[in-house]
Amino acid sequence: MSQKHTVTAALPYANGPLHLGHVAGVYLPADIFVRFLRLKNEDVVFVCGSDEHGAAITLRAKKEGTTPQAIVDKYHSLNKKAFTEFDISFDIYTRTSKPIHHQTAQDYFKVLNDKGSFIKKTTQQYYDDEFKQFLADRYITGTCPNCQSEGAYGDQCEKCGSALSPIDLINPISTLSGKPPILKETTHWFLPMNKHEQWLKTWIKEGKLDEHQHHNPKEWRNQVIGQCMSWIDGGLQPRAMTRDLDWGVKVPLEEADGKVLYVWLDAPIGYISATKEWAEEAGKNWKEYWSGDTKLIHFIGKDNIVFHAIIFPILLKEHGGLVLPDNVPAYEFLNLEGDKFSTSRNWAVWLHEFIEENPDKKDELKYVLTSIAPESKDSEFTWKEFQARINNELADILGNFVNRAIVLTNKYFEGKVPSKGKLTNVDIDVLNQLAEFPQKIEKLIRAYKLREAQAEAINLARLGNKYLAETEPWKLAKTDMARVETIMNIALQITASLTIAFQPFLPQKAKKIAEFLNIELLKWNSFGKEDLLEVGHQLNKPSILISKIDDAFVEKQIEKLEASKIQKESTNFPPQKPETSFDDFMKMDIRIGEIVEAEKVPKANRLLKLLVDTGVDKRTVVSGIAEHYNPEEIIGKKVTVLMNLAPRKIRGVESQGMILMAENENGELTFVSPEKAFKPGSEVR
Ligand code: B3M
Ligand code: ZN
Repeated sequence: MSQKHTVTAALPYANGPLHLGHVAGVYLPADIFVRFLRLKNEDVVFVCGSDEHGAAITLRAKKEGTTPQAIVDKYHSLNKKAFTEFDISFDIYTRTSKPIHHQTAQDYFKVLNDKGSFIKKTTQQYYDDEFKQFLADRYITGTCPNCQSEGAYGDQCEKCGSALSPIDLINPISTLSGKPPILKETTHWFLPMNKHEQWLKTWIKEGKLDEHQHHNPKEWRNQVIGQCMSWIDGGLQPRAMTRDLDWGVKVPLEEADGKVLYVWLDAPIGYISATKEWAEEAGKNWKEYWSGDTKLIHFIGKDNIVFHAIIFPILLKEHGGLVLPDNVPAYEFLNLEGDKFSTSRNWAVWLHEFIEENPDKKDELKYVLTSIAPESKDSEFTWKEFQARINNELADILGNFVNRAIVLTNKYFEGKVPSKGKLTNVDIDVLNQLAEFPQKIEKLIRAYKLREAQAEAINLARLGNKYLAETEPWKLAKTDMARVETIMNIALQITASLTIAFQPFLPQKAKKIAEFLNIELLKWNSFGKEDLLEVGHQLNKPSILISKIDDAFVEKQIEKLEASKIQKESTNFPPQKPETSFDDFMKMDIRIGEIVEAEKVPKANRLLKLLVDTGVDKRTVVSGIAEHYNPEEIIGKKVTVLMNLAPRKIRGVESQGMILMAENENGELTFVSPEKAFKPGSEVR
């Protein structure tokens, strides 16, 4: 069986649009790598798709006041379309909600379960008693035990960056009910990662697993090896591979009713399901792309290293008969104009928006993103640099050379490729240099150094420019036409090689240059040759290859960014809730009441116990307003009371109703009070 490559790009969560950070650090490099392999005639499959499970999705649905299904449908089609339009050349872009994926993931789980790869354990986990639901890590917030800041999540504090477990949080609160969760017993299937430390160490550091499985650890990025080692040296812990949730792939065991697979178990298996789906369509055997001599390569962001270089390899090895990754080229983060990309703050350049507004600048964007790709450290995108890179490099070097080579040939030889005469030292030198480019670029691409590889492609155009500047054919045209013929022949052969050099990076521009030259796109084995264009071959008239970016464009983009940020700040309120019926609304009995007594609830910072005159009775209501009002200052206040809310016990006190409050964008609360002195009991409708 011939050597194969299976290249994966992280499955983006279908919970939001893609921004330039995602593109620069995963999808574009993966696409360049794959396009290169295809140019080499290698057998490669490039798979990706939407990750549609996990709390990332259900939380987003809650935030937008809609269902998880509506969320994944919306963002799957948005992102799929953006990838297509940006010309990311996946062989398949699927989604994890497909039946073939559910089936594949369940079968995989069963194989491992039958082999005894999991440990079944009953533990105490947080549960929201009001919503009757166990809480995923992201559904619990509280005070960070490390930096004491509020609003840390059950899996991580975003202020200080420390990884947490829900149990660590001080004063945990369920984001569903806003109340402290309770601990409740539940059973889950754990992957005992601790048992795998030994072989993982040897495999990652030395690249050896057995006679079939090896890679060259020198090819792995330092950051990837470093992160893995610090995880392993810190001691791997058993990790639950199942969750109590109703959104995801059902655990295929009768005893596991109401449980789904952990999203980080099902998502990487998504790479296998995607390969299966593609193979069925393409008439191939998926297994050949996951076994034998295949090189499996995962393009990911650095926050996904542990899942691809530790957890998934454990799962692959436990399954058996499948290859482990040959490399996990992980990217650092891209920043934007001096700040982190942030969806919640709307500080982003969205891929679909860029494409819509600049359909003629896709390759220009690719060029800039590869030039600044965060391969070894975080890097930054600015619109100023976008302009400078396109104007000073792409237009002035590549655009200028291609244009000169073709325009001069049209001018002197009616667009026909002239013949090469006797070569001078300058000619021989430039042809020798040309011949070295294919190897140089190939070596860099295979080492995942795509920034440098693209810079070398530009260097080839630079070489062409230098050659024309030195030989000055426009001067010789008056005296030595034979010499001009040779020079233009060589300049055109370099141009032909440029169509190959740029195919992985800027496929549209490569195609355009090939159109100017009136040739088909060539494969990598033609690259660097000095006779790609036959003498007498007729060229086409060129058009503009690269348009320059003016200052007005840059200013407009920066203004747009600033404006979206300001708009976001002024509308930082939860989105509108789904429609409700008039009848449902009329079921609520809401009235004006008057607070007659108020006191703190012992040992509860946020709660006040109120006695409220409702016009029909005096009743006790517990209200979470202690951080906003002192008991003394609210006696006699007219407020709005929801009367027929089912009574609830809060910290041992029965609350018979709810005081309605308004909340502003900073989380401050205020009573909703009648503007005229209406009596308690007056109805609110
Ligand atoms: N959806 C996380 C992310 O988008 C996750 C990747 C899955 S790859 C199998 O960062
Ligand atoms: Zn913290």
